[in-house]
Parts: sequence; structure tokens; C-alpha cells
Amino acid sequence: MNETRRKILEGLADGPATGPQLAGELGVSRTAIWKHVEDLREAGFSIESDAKGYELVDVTGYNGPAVEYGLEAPYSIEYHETITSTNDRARELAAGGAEEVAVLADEQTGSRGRLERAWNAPPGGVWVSIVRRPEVPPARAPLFTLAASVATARAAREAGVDAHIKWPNDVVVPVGDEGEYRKLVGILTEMEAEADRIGWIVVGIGVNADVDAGELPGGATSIREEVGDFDRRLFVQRLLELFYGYSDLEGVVPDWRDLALTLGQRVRVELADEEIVGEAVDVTETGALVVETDGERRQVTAGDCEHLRPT
Ligand code: BT5
Repeated sequence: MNETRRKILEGLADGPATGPQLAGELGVSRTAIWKHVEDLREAGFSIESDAKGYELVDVTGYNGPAVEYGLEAPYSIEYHETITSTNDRARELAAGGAEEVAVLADEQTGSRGRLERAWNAPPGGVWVSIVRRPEVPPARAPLFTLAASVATARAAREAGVDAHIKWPNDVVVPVGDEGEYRKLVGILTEMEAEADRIGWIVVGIGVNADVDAGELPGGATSIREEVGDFDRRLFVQRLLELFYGYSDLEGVVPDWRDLALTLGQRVRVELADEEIVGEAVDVTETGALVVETDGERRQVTAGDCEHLRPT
């Protein structure tokens, strides 16, 4: 956000302030303050002015400055009304040396799932990709996907959605109690790494937020579909704050276990060259799924996982 505008918002955080007061504090002219206030109003900050001065009464916008305002995580937000893919843009920024940036879009026109599958991203979603440069070995990278699913499931629960996690990268809403579900969120993590060090990691999170289920593929749901009206700006802020809270990866696995729909299920996991059917019994400290099959425990680090009906 523009530095002067950020300072004006700080100046209004504790109550009304007059133009001359703000101009004096910020060392700019009253006309400059007035112009910045107009820009802020256009960005969805409801700023009233009366004899007491300017007063911030609400934030109704959904854009970079509005999401950064009051965000308790050190990410700067690059907002796009529409973009091909937030992951592609985040990768570009990461390659240029950026970190702690979140690319956020209202709509994506060419977004991707895993294995180059297409991802539907109509307007109203929360399509966000976070660039980080964590100092952890590449083997721990899958934990960032788990952290993103835990953070997103917790933010969705705070919004009133019965969100659970399906290994490895989906947040889902259960239907019935036999492991069936509707998909609310998909996560695509990409990185550049050397053998012992991660250069950058991009965690792309796609949440069907303020979207009609009719605009989504079959089997998908959205926050609006589950709970009706909700505040998309507050939701994305909570998601980013909760994800930031797992920066050191501490507590990710136990929290993941608490939210998992997959544990205890009969599953079929498709790997590149084989298929495993068995009971999902645990997830390891590096995020691998442990599947018990014919008394043998197998660890699966990547693959498509299908919940099967109990036999
Ligand atoms: C995923 O892949 O679930 C990862 C999706 C990641 C999307 C985010 S949005 C922000 C960032 N920018 C990007 O370009 N991508 C990331 P996968 O597990 O492969 O699931 C893909 C499958 O989910 C598709 O083949 C469809 O069957 C289904 N699908 C597509 N769009 C969906 C949606 N909006 N909601 C639910 N399911 C969807």
C-alpha cells in the first residue's frame, strides 16, 4: 500500500482526526491528505468527514489495501481483479527475489491444479498464492501444503463451515458419514530447490468462497453455499494469519490430524506406477500418508487419494 495512505489509516485507527492534524503528523499538505482520502474511499474505505475530522467507519472493499489493512501477518498483497494464474505470477515474483508476498485475485482465467489439471476459478473466489523463502530442507516442503490446508480449514470453520481435510491437499465438507465429501479448497505447492535448501516456495490456495455451486464442477461446494453471507476480506485475512502462524511448521501435523477426514478411512491411493488400497492410519512428521494394507504399513508421499466406502 502507498506509504502515506497507510499512515493516514494508522492515524485514523484510534478515532477521528482532522485534515490539518494528519497533514502535520505526516508532513504533507492538506490537499495531499484530501486526495489520499479520496483514493482510500475509492478503494472501499468508508471515511466520513464532519466537524471532528475524518473518521474511518467501515472497510467494504476487497483489494490489496483493504486486505492489508488490519492484517496481522507480514505479507504484502498484490491484488488482481483477473489474472491467468496467481501461482504463475507468484513464481515470476519469486524468481525475481520476492518473499512474503501474497498474490490475490478475484478471478483466474488459466489456473492449474496438480499434474496440469484445470482449476475453475470464477469471480468471487479466494485465489491466492503466497511466496516464501523458508530455511528448511526440501524434504519438509510437503508440510507447507499441510499447513495451508490446516490454516484454510480453520479459517473456513471460523466462518461457520464444517471443514475437514482430505489428504494431501483438499479442504472438503463431509456429506454423510461414510467419507463422502464436497471439495471446497484445492492447494498447489510449487518450489525451486537444491538438494539441501529451498530457494523459494509458492503455496497456491484456491477457495470457492463467494461463488455459486452452479459455476463450479460437480462435487464442489463454496463458503457461500455452506453458510450464506460472509465477509470475504476477513476470511482471507484469517487464512493468511493462520498460515503465517505455521511459518516454523510447529504443530502442523497434530493440527492436521485433528481436522483430517482421511484418517480411519478405507482409501485407494494412485501412485505413478501402482495403486494401494487399505486403511489410512496416520500421517508422518513430513506429511506422508500411512496406509495399512494386508497388515503392512506403507508410506505415501504423493498421489491421488480416493475415499472408499467401508467394506
Ligand atoms: C488442486 O488440484 O486441487 C489444486 C488447485 C489449486 C488452485 C489454486 S488457485 C490459486 C493458485 N493458482 C493456480 O493456478 N492454482 C492455485 P487437484 O487435486 O489436481 O484437483 C483438480 C481437480 O479438481 C480438477 O480436475 C477438477 O476435477 C476439480 N476442480 C476444478 N476446479 C475446482 C473448483 N473450483 N472446486 C472444486 N473442484 C475443482
